[in-house]
Amino acid sequence: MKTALLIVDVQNDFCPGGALGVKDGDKIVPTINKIIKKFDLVISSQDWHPEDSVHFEKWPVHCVAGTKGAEFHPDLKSEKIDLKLIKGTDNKDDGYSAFEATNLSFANYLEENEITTLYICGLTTDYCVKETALDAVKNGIHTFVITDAIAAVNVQPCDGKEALNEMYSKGCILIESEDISDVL
Ligand code: VGL
Ligand code: ZN
Repeated sequence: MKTALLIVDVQNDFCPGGALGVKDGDKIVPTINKIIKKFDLVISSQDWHPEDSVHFEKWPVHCVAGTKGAEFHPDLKSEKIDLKLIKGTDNKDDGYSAFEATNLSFANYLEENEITTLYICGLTTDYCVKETALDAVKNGIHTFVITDAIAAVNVQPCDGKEALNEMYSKGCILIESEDISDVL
């Protein structure tokens, strides 16, 4: 039984100044950098869209594969990442969940590596963090969401809060970064 940290979409385009910049999206980076060393295994996801994605009928063009906007926030300790997932790579789907990664089957990876617990942080609370956390629960993963290491798009002002309620009600455990124990 192993535990991993999953860093969802901490990419330039979701940070202030980016194409789909989220309020305080960059403020979570120091918090993530602080907890990263508690984990033996660190996994990231990146939104990685083709230019002609149907996704851009709903959203401003963001995180186009290979662009600066799709890169990790420059302060994120990305050298600590053991596995990088990309998602949203098809032009016909949104690819919100890390379980929709296209470079490998994340569900198979977790099973093969006996990872039974995930701590999830990153961007955005109301889309990719939420969809990933709910899929993790569906896959039988013990799922923690780090509440001070996420930020919401808030298309509607309460979307982030409602997303947290939904994650909690569907079995995710909400935790603050300082309450994560040292030996995982
Ligand atoms: C995301 C909106 C559009 C996310 C991705 O990473 O949460 N949100 N694409
Ligand atoms: Zn996207």
